[in-house]
Amino acid sequence: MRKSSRLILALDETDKSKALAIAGSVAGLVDAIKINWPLVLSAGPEIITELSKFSDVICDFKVADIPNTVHLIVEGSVNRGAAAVIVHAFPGSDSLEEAVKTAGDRAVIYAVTEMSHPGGKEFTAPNAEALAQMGVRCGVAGFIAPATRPERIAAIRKIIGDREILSPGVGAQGGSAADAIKAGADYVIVGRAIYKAENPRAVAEQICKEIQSVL
Ligand code: NUP
Repeated sequence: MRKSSRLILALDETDKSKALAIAGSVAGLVDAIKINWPLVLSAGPEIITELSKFSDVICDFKVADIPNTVHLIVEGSVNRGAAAVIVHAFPGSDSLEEAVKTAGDRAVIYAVTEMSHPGGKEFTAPNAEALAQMGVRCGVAGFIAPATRPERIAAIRKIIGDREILSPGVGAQGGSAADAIKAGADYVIVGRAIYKAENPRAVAEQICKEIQSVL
């Protein structure tokens, strides 16, 4: 994945034509577009291929399943053009290893350690370090760590060396892009603050400037 603006758009807009228009307006500015179930359920899985014409596409399917099902989901995503797939780390090493093996050299796997919302402190945060250690052993390319708690990004960074950190929770969830990058994130993931804005491109440019100011 390109590492230029370090901004990833979370395109959870469920109106397909609006989603494509927003993707077109920020193409070239964002390093990737992350999609999740809301857009796939409204626009169909073909949206992965359509968006891959604009940018690298990360399928944030938070896969949490037995290895065979993980294999089928990662394979289906990569075959449609995904450059990366996000899986949960908690199902364990056999599931993570299957994800990494299935992606091979066609795509990369990112694992969720600790989630950014308040509930993420209940079960994911107390286990995040152990999940990150397992992810490193299984060969994932990087981890999802919360911009809402930058000190937790720093804690995960200590464990994973130079593997990547993608950090959601900027804007609508209260986190700051600059703080996340300063804490050690490689990329920030921003959804509503961009796709719900009157001028998504202008907001994305502003966030890119904020990121550049702390690099
Ligand atoms: O811990 C996580 N928090 C989170 O918000 C892991 C995620 N993958 N996400 C996703 O990032 C979430 O599902 C959404 O697609 C995006 C954040 O969107 P927003 O809060 O910026 O609108």
